[in-house]
Amino acid sequence: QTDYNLWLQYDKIEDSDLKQSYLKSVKGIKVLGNSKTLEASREELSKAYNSFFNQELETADSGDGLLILANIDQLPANLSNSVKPDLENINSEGYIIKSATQDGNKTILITAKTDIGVLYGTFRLIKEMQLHNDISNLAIIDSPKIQKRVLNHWDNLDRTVERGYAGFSIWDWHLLPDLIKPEYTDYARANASIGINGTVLTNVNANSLILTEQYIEKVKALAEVFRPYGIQVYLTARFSAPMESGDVDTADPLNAQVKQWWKDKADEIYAEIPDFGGFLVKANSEGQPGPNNYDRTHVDGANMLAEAVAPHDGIVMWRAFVYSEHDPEDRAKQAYSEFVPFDGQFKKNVLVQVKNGAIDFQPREPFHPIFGAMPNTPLMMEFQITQEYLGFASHLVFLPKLFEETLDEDTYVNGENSTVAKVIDGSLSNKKLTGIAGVANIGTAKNWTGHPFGQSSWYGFGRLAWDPYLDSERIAEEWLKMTFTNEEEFVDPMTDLLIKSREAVVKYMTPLGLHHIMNTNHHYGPGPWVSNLSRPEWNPVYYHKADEEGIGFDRTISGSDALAQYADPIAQQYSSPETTPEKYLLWFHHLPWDYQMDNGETLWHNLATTYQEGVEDVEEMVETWNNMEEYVDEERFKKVSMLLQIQLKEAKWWRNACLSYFQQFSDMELPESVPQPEHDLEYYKSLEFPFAPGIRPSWE
Ligand code: BDP
Repeated sequence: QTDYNLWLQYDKIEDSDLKQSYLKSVKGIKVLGNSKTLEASREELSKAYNSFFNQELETADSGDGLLILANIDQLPANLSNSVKPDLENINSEGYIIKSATQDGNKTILITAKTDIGVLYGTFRLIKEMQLHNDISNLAIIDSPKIQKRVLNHWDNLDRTVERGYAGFSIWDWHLLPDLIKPEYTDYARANASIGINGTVLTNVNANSLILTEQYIEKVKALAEVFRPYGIQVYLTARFSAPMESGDVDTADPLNAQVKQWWKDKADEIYAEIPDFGGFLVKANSEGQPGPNNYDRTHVDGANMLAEAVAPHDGIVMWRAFVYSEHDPEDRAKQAYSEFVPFDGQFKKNVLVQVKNGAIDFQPREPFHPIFGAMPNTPLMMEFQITQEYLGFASHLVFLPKLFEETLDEDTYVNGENSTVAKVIDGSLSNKKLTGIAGVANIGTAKNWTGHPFGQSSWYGFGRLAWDPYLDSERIAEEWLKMTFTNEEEFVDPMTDLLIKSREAVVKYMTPLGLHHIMNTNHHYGPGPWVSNLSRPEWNPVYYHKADEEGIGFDRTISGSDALAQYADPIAQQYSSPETTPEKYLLWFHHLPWDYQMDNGETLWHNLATTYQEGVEDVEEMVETWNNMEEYVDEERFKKVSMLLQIQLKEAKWWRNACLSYFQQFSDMELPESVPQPEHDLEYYKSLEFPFAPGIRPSWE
């Protein structure tokens, strides 16, 4: 095993009964039709077969144990008739896997409406074997529920990665298009295996060079590697690109020359990359140029670009991550205030891409109030797989648990059970165009993600993008089996560890609804004291508002009233601290230190004990992992052991620093169960990390 192989380890099947039954079910392969995608399917199966059984998968034409791979159009009538009713139940990327008996011979058929569907079905059959499931009588039908399942790489052209903690960018721009690395194919295989069908290659803080002829050639080379795997390439469009090109002296979206420039640019790209996906745009956000620079709106900007790509079936993913320095009241309200009035005004090939929460990828945030509030606009979910605010690639945090929490939340906009998942998959208001994005945690690290367990969040993102109703526990379990071993003694305790890891990070960083108290621009470690950044809403003190009176952000009617952006019964239920879930308490309320919590203790007491619980959770993770030595190769075992020690040290650091800081206001003793911090507050404040990874150099 090597962790370069991710969840596609294809471990040898040792159990001889299982091996015999698999070898009986699959003796030979027959691929009908001809395409690079079908070729990739066959290759993947051969690779897996070889690795499972140390045996070649032979091509065959008939006989017992035949595995048939074909797009429905290539199937002979008797076979296509046998799956006709199932065909109605899959979409263009879905697949059917069916066991059948013909003339006394048992066969397995993998078919779909497209070759890509066949590839997805192939990965599914392989997975069934990775999970040691019975394949002697298969009847599997599956289709993705969301259309655009996309990774967002915040990769710069100089190969640094904004908020990237796994080395440099895997895109070797300098040597492209001539050097095609094997990693590009393995990246595509891994993504196709979980159904990801798009990748935005470049940072949202965009560089217009990517749109020049020289770079389009390079992008084309990547697109060609990805195409057989069903992965479309997208780019970020810097709004001022027409000016930077030197061709036009404005980027005003209503200017005829500007419109023409983008049309020509789209034509130029599509001439090289006919299946180019479209553009992702960060406009008028954190210093990026945009339509507001010309007194135009986000609608003007997005629609202008949408028109340019529409003739080629391209889309525009227009981000709603905006907040202005001129509105000091509450950053959490701004995206909603700015975007909701535009509902229904975007062209039909525009998706508005919204982060899961209204602030910024915190360990926990309530769902973004835009979800549900723009019924006439396709909304795309943006999750962050890279752990910008969750301990970088040094902390073990299984993020699908966080993603699931957001997807499952009820917006109540159309009554009960109007979940965020239903907004995203379009079912709540009958949307055709649907999408979900994950900010990638991938880099040049030998194992792709730095932390070996970072792979699980990439995997789980893909699984939830395919089906946003999946249970994260199931995802954890299958990832562990495919990546490490099927041994129950490993899988059970480790599933438990993964599932609890998300709550642990919330407890030791931002318990009870606290948020954005990470240190300055790198967001590494605690910094609740920071108050000197140029924009008020970049400072932790803006978010926790701790003083002698209490702590928390009042977002009720007596405060910023951000709560009014949610539908009832949420707006009503959360208006009082007594009926607000404790996990969101300080997100919505500013409360005195001696406020009485549900368990009868004071707020200060619970804040302190929750920090301590977070530390204890990590201690438990260390202990669980220590028992796993016999199931894991030495390299990964040691690496994870050391990383967990770092996580434990840093969990204590978070607890100590935050409690020392807040204690000066609460002026209350720490509960007995919580150890006294080892250092004084000045020490924690003095720690500096000038070379923390992942920062944008020009951040301030
Ligand atoms: C923030 C990051 C910043 C990104 C920005 C964004 O700190 O690096 O550019 O989000 O999403 O979380 O645009």
